[in-house]
Amino acid sequence: MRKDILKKIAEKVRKSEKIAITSHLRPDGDSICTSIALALMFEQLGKHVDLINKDNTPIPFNYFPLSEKIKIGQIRGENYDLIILLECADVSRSGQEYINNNFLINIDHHHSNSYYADLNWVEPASSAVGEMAFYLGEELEIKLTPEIATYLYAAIASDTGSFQFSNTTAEALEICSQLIRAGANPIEINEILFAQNPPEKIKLLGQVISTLKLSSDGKIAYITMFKKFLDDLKIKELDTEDITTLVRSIKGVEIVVFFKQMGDSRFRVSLRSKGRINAASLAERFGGGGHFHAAGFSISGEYENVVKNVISKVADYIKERELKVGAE
Ligand SMILES: [Mn+2]
Repeated sequence: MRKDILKKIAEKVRKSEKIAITSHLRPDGDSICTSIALALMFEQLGKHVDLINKDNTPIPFNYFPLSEKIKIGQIRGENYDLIILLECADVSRSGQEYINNNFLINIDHHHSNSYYADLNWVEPASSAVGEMAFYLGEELEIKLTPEIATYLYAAIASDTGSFQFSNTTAEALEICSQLIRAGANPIEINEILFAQNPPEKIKLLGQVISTLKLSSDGKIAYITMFKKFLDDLKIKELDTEDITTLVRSIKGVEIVVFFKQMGDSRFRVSLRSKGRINAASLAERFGGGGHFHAAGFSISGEYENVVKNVISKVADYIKERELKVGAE
Protein backbone atom coordinates (compact mmCIF):
# COMPACT_ATOMS: atom_id res chain seq x y z
CA MET A 1 0.00 0.00 0.00
CA ARG A 2 2.54 2.54 1.15
CA LYS A 3 4.96 1.38 -1.55
CA ASP A 4 2.41 2.07 -4.33
CA ILE A 5 1.50 5.58 -3.28
CA LEU A 6 5.14 6.41 -2.56
CA LYS A 7 6.09 5.34 -6.08
CA LYS A 8 3.38 7.53 -7.58
CA ILE A 9 4.32 10.54 -5.47
CA ALA A 10 8.03 10.11 -6.23
CA GLU A 11 7.29 9.85 -9.94
CA LYS A 12 5.23 13.06 -9.89
CA VAL A 13 7.96 14.88 -7.93
CA ARG A 14 10.63 13.75 -10.42
CA LYS A 15 8.54 14.97 -13.35
CA SER A 16 7.78 18.38 -11.82
CA GLU A 17 10.05 21.40 -12.17
CA LYS A 18 8.31 23.93 -9.95
CA ILE A 19 6.84 22.71 -6.70
CA ALA A 20 5.01 24.56 -3.94
CA ILE A 21 4.49 23.12 -0.46
CA THR A 22 1.95 24.45 2.01
CA SER A 23 0.83 23.64 5.57
CA HIS A 24 -2.46 23.99 7.38
CA LEU A 25 -3.69 27.24 8.94
CA ARG A 26 -1.95 28.09 12.22
CA PRO A 27 0.86 25.69 11.23
CA ASP A 28 2.56 23.54 13.84
CA GLY A 29 6.11 22.22 14.25
CA ASP A 30 5.46 19.03 12.33
CA SER A 31 4.14 20.64 9.17
CA ILE A 32 6.60 23.55 9.26
CA CYS A 33 9.73 21.43 9.76
CA THR A 34 8.54 18.75 7.33
CA SER A 35 7.94 21.36 4.63
CA ILE A 36 11.51 22.63 5.07
CA ALA A 37 12.91 19.07 4.92
CA LEU A 38 10.94 18.34 1.75
CA ALA A 39 12.19 21.55 0.15
CA LEU A 40 15.79 20.52 0.87
CA MET A 41 15.14 17.08 -0.60
CA PHE A 42 13.55 18.37 -3.78
CA GLU A 43 16.28 20.98 -4.21
CA GLN A 44 18.77 18.11 -4.15
CA LEU A 45 16.91 16.83 -7.23
CA GLY A 46 17.32 20.24 -8.90
CA LYS A 47 13.72 21.36 -8.42
CA HIS A 48 12.57 24.90 -7.77
CA VAL A 49 10.65 24.77 -4.49
CA ASP A 50 8.58 27.45 -2.77
CA LEU A 51 7.21 27.07 0.75
CA ILE A 52 4.08 29.20 1.09
CA ASN A 53 1.77 29.21 4.12
CA LYS A 54 -1.29 31.31 4.72
CA ASP A 55 -0.38 31.94 8.37
CA ASN A 56 2.85 33.12 10.01
CA THR A 57 5.41 30.77 11.48
CA PRO A 58 4.84 30.99 15.24
CA ILE A 59 7.33 30.87 18.12
CA PRO A 60 9.38 28.69 18.60
CA PHE A 61 9.52 27.36 15.03
CA ASN A 62 10.68 30.71 13.66
CA TYR A 63 13.94 30.10 15.58
CA PHE A 64 14.88 27.39 13.07
CA PRO A 65 17.17 29.21 10.62
CA LEU A 66 15.57 27.75 7.48
CA SER A 67 12.09 28.89 8.55
CA GLU A 68 13.15 31.97 6.54
CA LYS A 69 12.42 29.92 3.44
CA ILE A 70 8.70 30.10 4.22
CA LYS A 71 6.74 32.85 2.49
CA ILE A 72 3.39 33.99 3.82
CA GLY A 73 0.40 34.45 1.55
CA GLN A 74 -1.46 32.84 -1.33
CA ILE A 75 0.05 30.39 -3.80
CA ARG A 76 -0.37 31.48 -7.40
CA GLY A 77 -1.36 28.13 -8.80
CA GLU A 78 -0.41 28.89 -12.40
CA ASN A 79 3.27 29.06 -11.40
CA TYR A 80 3.55 25.44 -10.25
CA ASP A 81 3.57 21.93 -11.71
CA LEU A 82 2.80 20.40 -8.35
CA ILE A 83 1.48 21.55 -4.99
CA ILE A 84 1.89 19.47 -1.84
CA LEU A 85 -0.42 20.03 1.13
CA LEU A 86 0.76 18.87 4.54
CA GLU A 87 -1.75 17.85 7.22
CA CYS A 88 -4.71 19.44 5.49
CA ALA A 89 -8.00 17.52 5.85
CA ASP A 90 -9.25 19.43 2.78
CA VAL A 91 -8.05 22.29 0.59
CA SER A 92 -9.76 24.94 2.72
CA ARG A 93 -7.65 23.85 5.72
CA SER A 94 -4.62 25.27 3.87
CA GLY A 95 -6.23 28.69 3.49
CA GLN A 96 -5.06 28.58 -0.16
CA GLU A 97 -7.69 29.87 -2.56
CA TYR A 98 -6.09 29.59 -6.00
CA ILE A 99 -4.85 26.01 -6.22
CA ASN A 100 -7.92 24.04 -7.19
CA ASN A 101 -6.81 23.64 -10.80
CA ASN A 102 -3.37 22.34 -9.83
CA PHE A 103 -2.05 18.84 -9.47
CA LEU A 104 -2.31 18.33 -5.70
CA ILE A 105 -0.64 15.84 -3.39
CA ASN A 106 -2.17 15.41 0.07
CA ILE A 107 0.14 14.07 2.81
CA ASP A 108 -1.43 13.63 6.24
CA HIS A 109 -1.32 11.43 9.32
CA HIS A 110 -4.77 12.25 10.70
CA HIS A 111 -7.86 10.05 10.36
CA SER A 112 -10.17 12.86 9.31
CA ASN A 113 -9.06 13.47 5.73
CA SER A 114 -11.36 13.88 2.75
CA TYR A 115 -8.97 12.43 0.09
CA TYR A 116 -9.45 15.49 -2.09
CA ALA A 117 -6.17 15.53 -4.02
CA ASP A 118 -4.84 13.86 -7.18
CA LEU A 119 -2.61 11.73 -4.97
CA ASN A 120 -3.60 11.11 -1.36
CA TRP A 121 -1.18 9.61 1.15
CA VAL A 122 -2.88 9.39 4.53
CA GLU A 123 -1.29 7.25 7.25
CA PRO A 124 -2.92 7.64 10.66
CA ALA A 125 -0.42 5.17 12.13
CA SER A 126 2.46 7.57 11.43
CA SER A 127 3.73 9.63 14.33
CA ALA A 128 4.11 12.75 12.19
CA VAL A 129 4.23 13.84 8.56
CA GLY A 130 7.96 14.14 9.29
CA GLU A 131 8.03 10.35 9.51
CA MET A 132 6.21 10.06 6.17
CA ALA A 133 8.60 12.53 4.53
CA PHE A 134 11.49 10.34 5.69
CA TYR A 135 10.09 7.46 3.61
CA LEU A 136 9.54 9.73 0.64
CA GLY A 137 13.20 10.74 0.90
CA GLU A 138 14.20 7.07 0.81
CA GLU A 139 11.98 6.45 -2.22
CA LEU A 140 13.57 9.44 -4.01
CA GLU A 141 17.04 8.17 -2.99
CA ILE A 142 17.84 11.49 -1.37
CA LYS A 143 21.14 11.87 0.46
CA LEU A 144 20.17 12.37 4.09
CA THR A 145 22.20 15.51 4.92
CA PRO A 146 22.56 16.72 8.53
CA GLU A 147 20.22 19.58 7.61
CA ILE A 148 17.45 17.35 6.27
CA ALA A 149 17.90 15.03 9.26
CA THR A 150 17.58 18.01 11.62
CA TYR A 151 14.22 19.16 10.22
CA LEU A 152 12.74 15.66 10.04
CA TYR A 153 13.83 14.98 13.61
CA ALA A 154 12.37 18.32 14.74
CA ALA A 155 9.05 17.48 13.07
CA ILE A 156 8.78 14.13 14.87
CA ALA A 157 10.07 15.45 18.22
CA SER A 158 7.56 18.28 18.02
CA ASP A 159 4.52 16.14 17.19
CA THR A 160 5.33 13.49 19.81
CA GLY A 161 5.85 16.18 22.51
CA SER A 162 9.47 15.10 22.79
CA PHE A 163 8.51 11.41 22.64
CA GLN A 164 5.91 11.55 25.40
CA PHE A 165 2.59 11.39 23.55
CA SER A 166 0.74 8.25 22.47
CA ASN A 167 2.07 8.58 18.89
CA THR A 168 5.58 7.72 20.12
CA THR A 169 6.03 4.46 18.24
CA ALA A 170 8.92 2.05 17.74
CA GLU A 171 8.97 3.14 14.09
CA ALA A 172 9.24 6.82 15.01
CA LEU A 173 12.14 6.08 17.36
CA GLU A 174 13.86 3.91 14.75
CA ILE A 175 13.67 6.72 12.23
CA CYS A 176 14.89 9.26 14.78
CA SER A 177 17.83 7.02 15.57
CA GLN A 178 18.77 7.08 11.88
CA LEU A 179 18.27 10.85 11.80
CA ILE A 180 20.65 11.32 14.74
CA ARG A 181 23.23 9.16 12.98
CA ALA A 182 22.79 11.37 9.92
CA GLY A 183 23.59 14.48 11.95
CA ALA A 184 20.47 15.68 13.76
CA ASN A 185 21.40 16.99 17.21
CA PRO A 186 18.59 16.11 19.65
CA ILE A 187 19.81 18.47 22.38
CA GLU A 188 20.00 21.51 20.10
CA ILE A 189 16.64 20.71 18.54
CA ASN A 190 15.04 20.26 21.96
CA GLU A 191 16.41 23.65 23.04
CA ILE A 192 14.68 25.28 20.09
CA LEU A 193 11.43 23.38 20.47
CA PHE A 194 11.01 23.38 24.23
CA ALA A 195 13.20 26.08 25.76
CA GLN A 196 12.16 29.32 24.07
CA ASN A 197 9.54 30.53 26.51
CA PRO A 198 9.45 34.28 27.02
CA PRO A 199 9.71 35.20 30.76
CA GLU A 200 6.17 36.62 30.67
CA LYS A 201 4.84 33.18 29.91
CA ILE A 202 6.49 31.67 32.98
CA LYS A 203 5.12 34.52 35.12
CA LEU A 204 1.67 33.88 33.66
CA LEU A 205 2.09 30.20 34.42
CA GLY A 206 2.73 31.11 38.05
CA GLN A 207 -0.42 33.23 38.21
CA VAL A 208 -2.62 30.61 36.58
CA ILE A 209 -1.21 27.82 38.76
CA SER A 210 -1.95 29.93 41.85
CA THR A 211 -5.69 29.63 41.03
CA LEU A 212 -5.49 25.83 41.25
CA LYS A 213 -8.31 24.09 43.11
CA LEU A 214 -9.11 20.41 43.49
CA SER A 215 -12.40 18.61 44.01
CA SER A 216 -12.70 16.92 47.42
CA ASP A 217 -11.86 13.52 45.94
CA GLY A 218 -8.85 14.99 44.13
CA LYS A 219 -10.01 13.80 40.72
CA ILE A 220 -10.87 17.17 39.20
CA ALA A 221 -8.28 19.94 39.06
CA TYR A 222 -9.36 23.36 37.85
CA ILE A 223 -7.49 26.52 37.02
CA THR A 224 -8.40 29.92 35.63
CA MET A 225 -6.65 32.39 33.40
CA PHE A 226 -8.27 35.75 34.00
CA LYS A 227 -8.05 38.29 31.21
CA LYS A 228 -6.30 40.62 33.65
CA PHE A 229 -3.31 38.25 33.84
CA LEU A 230 -2.72 38.61 30.09
CA ASP A 231 -3.35 42.35 30.09
CA ASP A 232 -0.94 42.99 32.98
CA LEU A 233 1.83 41.00 31.32
CA LYS A 234 1.00 42.45 27.88
CA ILE A 235 0.60 39.01 26.40
CA LYS A 236 -1.68 38.76 23.37
CA GLU A 237 -1.89 35.09 22.53
CA LEU A 238 0.05 32.09 23.61
CA ASP A 239 0.05 28.36 23.73
CA THR A 240 -1.16 27.32 27.19
CA GLU A 241 -0.84 23.59 26.67
CA ASP A 242 2.13 23.20 29.02
CA ILE A 243 0.24 24.87 31.88
CA THR A 244 -2.41 22.17 31.49
CA THR A 245 0.24 19.46 31.24
CA LEU A 246 1.71 20.56 34.56
CA VAL A 247 -1.67 20.42 36.31
CA ARG A 248 -2.51 17.13 34.64
CA SER A 249 0.63 15.65 36.22
CA ILE A 250 -0.86 15.90 39.75
CA LYS A 251 -1.23 12.42 41.21
CA GLY A 252 -4.82 11.21 41.24
CA VAL A 253 -6.13 13.94 38.92
CA GLU A 254 -8.33 12.48 36.18
CA ILE A 255 -9.38 15.67 34.46
CA VAL A 256 -8.13 19.24 34.22
CA VAL A 257 -10.69 21.98 33.63
CA PHE A 258 -9.08 25.19 32.39
CA PHE A 259 -11.26 28.33 32.44
CA LYS A 260 -9.98 31.08 30.16
CA GLN A 261 -11.73 34.39 30.48
CA MET A 262 -12.32 35.85 27.02
CA GLY A 263 -14.62 38.77 27.92
CA ASP A 264 -16.22 40.05 31.12
CA SER A 265 -18.53 37.07 31.44
CA ARG A 266 -17.37 34.87 28.59
CA PHE A 267 -15.18 31.83 29.15
CA ARG A 268 -13.48 29.31 26.95
CA VAL A 269 -13.18 26.05 28.88
CA SER A 270 -10.70 23.36 27.91
CA LEU A 271 -10.82 19.86 29.25
CA ARG A 272 -7.82 17.51 29.39
CA SER A 273 -8.53 14.06 30.72
CA LYS A 274 -6.70 10.84 31.48
CA GLY A 275 -7.60 7.18 31.19
CA ARG A 276 -11.27 6.44 30.53
CA ILE A 277 -12.66 9.92 31.10
CA ASN A 278 -14.09 11.07 27.77
CA ALA A 279 -13.47 14.82 27.54
CA ALA A 280 -15.26 15.07 24.19
CA SER A 281 -18.57 13.69 25.44
CA LEU A 282 -18.33 15.97 28.47
CA ALA A 283 -17.72 18.99 26.23
CA GLU A 284 -20.69 17.99 24.10
CA ARG A 285 -22.94 18.45 27.14
CA PHE A 286 -21.96 22.12 26.96
CA GLY A 287 -22.31 22.39 23.19
CA GLY A 288 -18.60 21.88 22.46
CA GLY A 289 -16.53 18.95 21.26
CA GLY A 290 -13.08 17.59 20.59
CA HIS A 291 -11.02 14.45 21.06
CA PHE A 292 -11.26 11.75 23.73
CA HIS A 293 -8.61 13.29 25.98
CA ALA A 294 -8.72 16.92 24.79
CA ALA A 295 -11.89 18.91 24.24
CA GLY A 296 -13.44 22.30 24.90
CA PHE A 297 -16.46 24.55 24.85
CA SER A 298 -17.53 28.15 25.44
CA ILE A 299 -19.81 29.32 28.22
CA SER A 300 -21.16 32.65 29.46
CA GLY A 301 -22.10 33.80 32.94
CA GLU A 302 -20.76 35.16 36.15
CA TYR A 303 -17.43 33.52 37.02
CA GLU A 304 -18.48 31.86 40.31
CA ASN A 305 -21.64 30.45 38.74
CA VAL A 306 -19.82 29.21 35.67
CA VAL A 307 -17.25 27.36 37.78
CA LYS A 308 -19.90 25.85 40.08
CA ASN A 309 -22.03 24.71 37.18
CA VAL A 310 -19.19 23.20 35.15
CA ILE A 311 -17.40 21.49 38.03
CA SER A 312 -20.61 19.93 39.38
CA LYS A 313 -21.44 18.55 35.92
CA VAL A 314 -17.91 17.17 35.55
CA ALA A 315 -18.25 15.52 38.99
CA ASP A 316 -21.63 14.02 37.94
CA TYR A 317 -20.05 12.66 34.80
CA ILE A 318 -17.22 11.00 36.71
CA LYS A 319 -19.72 9.43 39.13
CA GLU A 320 -21.87 8.15 36.23
CA ARG A 321 -18.78 6.62 34.67
CA GLU A 322 -17.74 4.93 37.87
CA LEU A 323 -21.22 3.46 38.37
CA LYS A 324 -21.13 2.18 34.79
CA VAL A 325 -17.69 0.63 35.22
CA GLY A 326 -18.80 -0.88 38.54
CA ALA A 327 -21.82 -2.45 36.86
CA GLU A 328 -19.80 -3.94 33.97
MN1 LIG B 1 1.46 16.29 12.66
